[in-house]
Amino acid sequence: MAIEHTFSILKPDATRRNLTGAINALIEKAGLRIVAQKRVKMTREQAETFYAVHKARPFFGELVESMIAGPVVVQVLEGENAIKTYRDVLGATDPSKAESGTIRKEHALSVGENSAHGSDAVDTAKIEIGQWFAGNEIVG
Ligand code: 3AN
Repeated sequence: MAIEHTFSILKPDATRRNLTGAINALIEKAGLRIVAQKRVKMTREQAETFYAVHKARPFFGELVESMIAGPVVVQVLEGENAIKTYRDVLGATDPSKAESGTIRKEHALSVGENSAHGSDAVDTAKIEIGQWFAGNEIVG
């Protein structure tokens, strides 16, 4: 199986409730390695660029506001099949539909404030990682 990198964001609803360590524990328990991590405050422009694919959706404004409401932790995760593995650890977008033991079932507040983001494909992972990390900041 291929060793992949995926991009993760621990969202403001998670940092506000001091859940960085609790979520990182679930990530590591799933066999993923946190090979880059930093805590930053996204600007509105960065949040709009990051979620540009959702620009036409009715929840876009709310989504951008929620991403700039407080600090986020951006991460690169490494592991076998890391993209799918992390999507599985995240659980469904709507926490009421997520399986128990997943980040969103255990910690998310709502479909909007759902605690964490994970890339959905190899090409988006590459783009998202490149938006937040230089190559020399990723240490596997
Ligand atoms: P995922 O993060 O599970 O890949 P996407 O890509 O469909 O889900 O949505 C991106 C983000 O937009 C979600 N993480 C969530 O914060 C927000 N979002 C998605 N659907 C809704 C919705 N119906 N109402 C409010 N926010 C939403």
